Amino acid sequence: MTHADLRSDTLRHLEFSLGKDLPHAHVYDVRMALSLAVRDRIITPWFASTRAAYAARGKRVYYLSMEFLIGRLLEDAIVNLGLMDEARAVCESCGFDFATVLANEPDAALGNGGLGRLAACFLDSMSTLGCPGHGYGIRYEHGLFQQRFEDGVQIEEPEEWLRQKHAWEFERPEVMYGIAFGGHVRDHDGRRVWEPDEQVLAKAHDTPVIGWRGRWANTLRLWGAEAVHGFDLAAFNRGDYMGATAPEALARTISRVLYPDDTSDAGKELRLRQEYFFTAASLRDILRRFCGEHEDLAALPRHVAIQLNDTHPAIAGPELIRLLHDEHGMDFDTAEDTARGCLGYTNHTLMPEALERWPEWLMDRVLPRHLEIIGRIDEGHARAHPHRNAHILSDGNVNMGELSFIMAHKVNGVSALHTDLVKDTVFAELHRLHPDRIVNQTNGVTPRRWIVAANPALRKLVGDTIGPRWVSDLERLSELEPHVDDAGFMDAYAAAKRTNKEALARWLRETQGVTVNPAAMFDIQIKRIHEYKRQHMNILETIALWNAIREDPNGEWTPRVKIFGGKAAPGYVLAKEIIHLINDVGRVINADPVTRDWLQVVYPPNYNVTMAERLIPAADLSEQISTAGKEASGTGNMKFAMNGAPTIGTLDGANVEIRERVGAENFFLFGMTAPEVVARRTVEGHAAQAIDASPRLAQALEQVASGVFSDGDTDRYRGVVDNLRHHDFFVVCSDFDGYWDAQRRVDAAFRDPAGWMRMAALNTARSGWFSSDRTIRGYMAEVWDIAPLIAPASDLAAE
Ligand code: F58
Repeated sequence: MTHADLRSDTLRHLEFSLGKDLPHAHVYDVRMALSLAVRDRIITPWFASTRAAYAARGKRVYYLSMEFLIGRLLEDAIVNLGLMDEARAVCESCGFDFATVLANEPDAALGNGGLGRLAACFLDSMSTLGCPGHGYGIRYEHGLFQQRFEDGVQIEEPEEWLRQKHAWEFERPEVMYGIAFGGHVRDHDGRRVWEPDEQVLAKAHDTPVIGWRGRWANTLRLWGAEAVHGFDLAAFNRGDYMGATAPEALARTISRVLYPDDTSDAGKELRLRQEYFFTAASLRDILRRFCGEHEDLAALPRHVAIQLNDTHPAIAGPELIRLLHDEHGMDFDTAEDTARGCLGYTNHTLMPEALERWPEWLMDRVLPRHLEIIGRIDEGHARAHPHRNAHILSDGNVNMGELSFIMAHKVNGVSALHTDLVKDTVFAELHRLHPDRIVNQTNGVTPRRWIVAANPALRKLVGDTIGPRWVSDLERLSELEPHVDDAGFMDAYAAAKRTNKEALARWLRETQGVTVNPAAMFDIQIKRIHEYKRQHMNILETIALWNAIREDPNGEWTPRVKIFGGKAAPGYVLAKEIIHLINDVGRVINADPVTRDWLQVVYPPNYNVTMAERLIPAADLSEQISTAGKEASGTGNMKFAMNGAPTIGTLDGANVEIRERVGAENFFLFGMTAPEVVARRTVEGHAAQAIDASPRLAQALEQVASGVFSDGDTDRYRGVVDNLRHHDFFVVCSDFDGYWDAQRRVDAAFRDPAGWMRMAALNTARSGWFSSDRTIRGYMAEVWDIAPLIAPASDLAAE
């Protein structure tokens, strides 16, 4: 493949697919034409992979997830196909800047945060490893809302990624299933028969997912909802034009929007319908494929591994039993065992409010037959394993966590600490009954997107130093370790970081109108806004630092830019107050001439995958400061570490394993451990005590309360302040001084540039274990029992 080939294919698509002549082409046209030309190059490996999977007659993996936070796809495909130089040359020869062409693609935000992004990294790794499989999800018309700030307040606007044609998907009108809802269950010849009263069509849309070097490609199949009878002609002829389109509009609501969270009651039923809609369509598709190749449904677990990404697709258990038992006539117990043999369940949270529970009356209304089946599973389980407290049905609710656990042959947590806590807390009783079921699979991230694409400066340095094989064998990053004593390498490492920081500074100037000093420490906290993630602790520390600098303007300070990014669920009032506070504090501090050279706060709106790709390579310090025991794993923490940003953090989630691997001396630890947090909460008045003991914290809180950052408005932050003073479930106050001290250790370390860079480089060299390739290998061996269909990349000759 030469540049000339890619160019002529791009021009051909420009002309014949886009109907444009180069002199009249907009950046959109060139981006689409290039995407189509690149997509053409995925087709052959995609077909070859599909054929190989059929020929093997083996097992396939089906990853069921409500969310796939895939971001932009063009650069990813170009990177994986090794077409970077060619694609750049094509754009330039057409008179377009490559980065501008890449930036024209909408960021596909079909997810909220970590869970959705993990699913996207897993797709990349499954294709890279040649693990045959499909991702199954929903083709939301509107992805995660767009965030903007109005006077510092988060405003949500609808996201419109499908306004333009989606370059990567293939619509499959021939793959369409009717998905039923509601109605009744009747006895018919001794059998229970579901007579639903509604139906919606699920239509498939396929996006190929190409792995590293184009050696394998899997499919992401997303379902869109359509009405069975789209248009009511009789209503139209009566002049009822709105009524005529109502059936279509109603059906389409199912795949209309991604839920930003389920904090509000409104729309809960729609969420349940979404979950059933995509799960049922996926299972029908899986069985269709299976029945095309095999006869005996009892063999299903030998050929089908279905992974439930959290409880959102948990209805897969009862639905699979319904299909096998009600529709294919398998006896109930065999159907249940068969379904269990296929299913694995990943837990991503211990937060009680995030564990899904559906009122029985709602389940009965939407999925009456499933409620019966769930009842039977629950009874059977209680009979076989007498217990006190592990029911699926309790207090009028269907507990989706218990259902997932009981219906899965393996249940996994997403970091070592989280898995231990899953065993000890949420599923303690079920773990006692099924001691071999829970396994750990610590999360990982794909180095193709998070180093090769996002950090070209580091990619080049690593490649020049240890050759190309690290990209598919990330533990080879350890070969960098001896080079941290080599001044030439360390100068180049520092230069790469500096290049990224300058690029970020440029972007901040151009898009936010903020000028930052690239020599300052870039201290970054990017993630969803949540009390347990403690962005408010970070901003309180910022206020305390501001006070300290003002008291001693000639002291020995370390220049810092505190960068925040993240969205709050629209219904989460306190999280939105925290956003407002960060913006208000930024406004006041950034205007202070005394501290301006030392401290700045920047909060670019609408944090998404694309922004993460820009921020992470430019980071000096990674903020991972959640209350211990609350962050299941974190994956941003891994991206920062591999891009050479040491962590300031608690012993929470995968931070624990990051610290073990990069070395305690290259990690700024503070805060209580998970058991200490639990103990601390039992101390009456723990927050007030901590505030009394910390004049810095007391002052910062008082400034917030008295309106220093809100033009004298003493009401604006009452929610945050009262919560911290009187309740403080997430022990911000008790951890504050430890955090402050750790930040001062960070300051001191940063004042020694060579020492700091060494620490950063060791973070890169020692974070190879956090590749999602390692995670997927773990799932393949311990959960899915499946072998790859291509040779390991480590067996290939290096180029
Ligand atoms: C995240 N969960 C965990 N949930 O918080 C994080 O620690 C972990 O690294 C990540 O999963 C991957 O394992 C998460 O992102 C959600 O976004 C939910 C989606 C559905 C609504 C409620 C939030």
